[in-house]
Amino acid sequence: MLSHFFLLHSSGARFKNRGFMIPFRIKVVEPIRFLSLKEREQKIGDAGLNVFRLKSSDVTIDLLTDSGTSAMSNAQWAAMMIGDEAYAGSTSFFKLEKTVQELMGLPFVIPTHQGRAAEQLLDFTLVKPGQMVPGNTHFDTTKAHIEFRGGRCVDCTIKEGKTPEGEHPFKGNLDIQTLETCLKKEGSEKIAYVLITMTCNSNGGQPVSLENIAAVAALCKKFKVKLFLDAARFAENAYFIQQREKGFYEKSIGEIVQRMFSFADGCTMSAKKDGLVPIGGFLALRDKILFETMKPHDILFEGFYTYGGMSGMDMEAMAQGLKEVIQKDYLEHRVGQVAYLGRRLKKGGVPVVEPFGGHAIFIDGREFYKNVPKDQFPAQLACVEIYKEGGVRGVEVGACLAGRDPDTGKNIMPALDLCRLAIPRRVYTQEHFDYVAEIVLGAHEKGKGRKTGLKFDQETPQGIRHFTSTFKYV
Ligand code: PM9
Repeated sequence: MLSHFFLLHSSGARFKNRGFMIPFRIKVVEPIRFLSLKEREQKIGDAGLNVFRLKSSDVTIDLLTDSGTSAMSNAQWAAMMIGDEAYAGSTSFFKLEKTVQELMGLPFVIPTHQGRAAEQLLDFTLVKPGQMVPGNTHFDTTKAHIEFRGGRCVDCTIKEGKTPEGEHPFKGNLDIQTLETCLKKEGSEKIAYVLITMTCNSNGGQPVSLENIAAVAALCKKFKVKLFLDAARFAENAYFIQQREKGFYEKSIGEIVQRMFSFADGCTMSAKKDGLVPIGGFLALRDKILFETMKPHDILFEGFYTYGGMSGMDMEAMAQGLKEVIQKDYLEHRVGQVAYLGRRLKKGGVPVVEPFGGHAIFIDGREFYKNVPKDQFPAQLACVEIYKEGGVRGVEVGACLAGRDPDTGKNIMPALDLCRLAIPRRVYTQEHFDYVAEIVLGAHEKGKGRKTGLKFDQETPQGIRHFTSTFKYV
């Protein structure tokens, strides 16, 4: 199954040996700034060796995130001009609502300003202190919101999803046995809901199969618990299902998306990813009572329930983006572009998570710096050194991001310590990735004898520490 996928991608759908032709023309350009090595060393030092604290104008190729960094299409810009800015009952909201209903088959839509606001709304309503939310490696904001409500996350990702090697086609899958044991042990009163993140950002942008979604849904039904999807990268997930799962090659992305959501009670969505917009999100639900319960909370924290923190223009752009993101040529190019960078790095000997994910290439920090101790943040060090080498900004998804156990206060040591190079949608070209590959290979070569890493200078005491903490070299 997987070899078929790689065959398709390594030969390219349009060019033999050259990957994919970009399915768009570029109309607006943004200049890129190059700093000298001395300047970059100064900037990252001033930022406390934390790439989140850099100014974007000091970054040459910005792969910090694929969130809110997409280039919008001419159709999206045109749609923004007809944004209806009415406080209540905006026409743009009804357009967005209809798009979500048709795409995902979920009837009730609550707009929010971004994904974490949808998470906040969901967890405020569903999570009680002491309850569990089992899922496949929860994203950091997701986990933080659940814990903020006094809940706890249970990671049920399959064991193959916790190693950087191996060709498993759906490393985002949940281990059905582990989930069943958890549901049995806790009982339905102690389970707030089950969450599937697709693709699974924290373990390498790895997809979840339809077979697995169906099996999780069956268990949820059996134990009478709700199933939610974190849909931030739903289209990329659907593309992987089409390419890798038996019986779906002939199905359209739209049909696969319908099937994925048909199993769920609802979803949270960060439209900054597969909505192809700089800002926006929503919560979509199947249950009217739950919808009515959440509406007042949306009004209190986000805005009236027909805009939820977005402008009419934002909602127009999102409605259009949700249509563009399921186009096959777009997804083929998108996922192919990520794989192109992955192949270049792998060929140069850089240890990367495989199979390549949908939105990013993840470098295995512990292999990149073989001799740097695990508790000296090798992946964070890789981010710093890659920036120094050529102004390329990635981000750590590892021991720093994992934070501390909320009960014991001890540092969590995650299965994977990764430096993520996230690819903004429709922004960079193959030449940019050739540059990135050269820089990463250079940093890798220079770091080969390295034995020490980083320690905290000032650790942000609570919450999501990786955004703001500062570091020192050991
Ligand atoms: N993800 C990312 O870079 C942006 C924040 S951290 C730099 O990967 C999932 C799977 C996400 C996600 C954000 C959110 C939150 C929820 N689920 O950023 O609030 O990857 O729109 O979404 C980021 P918002």
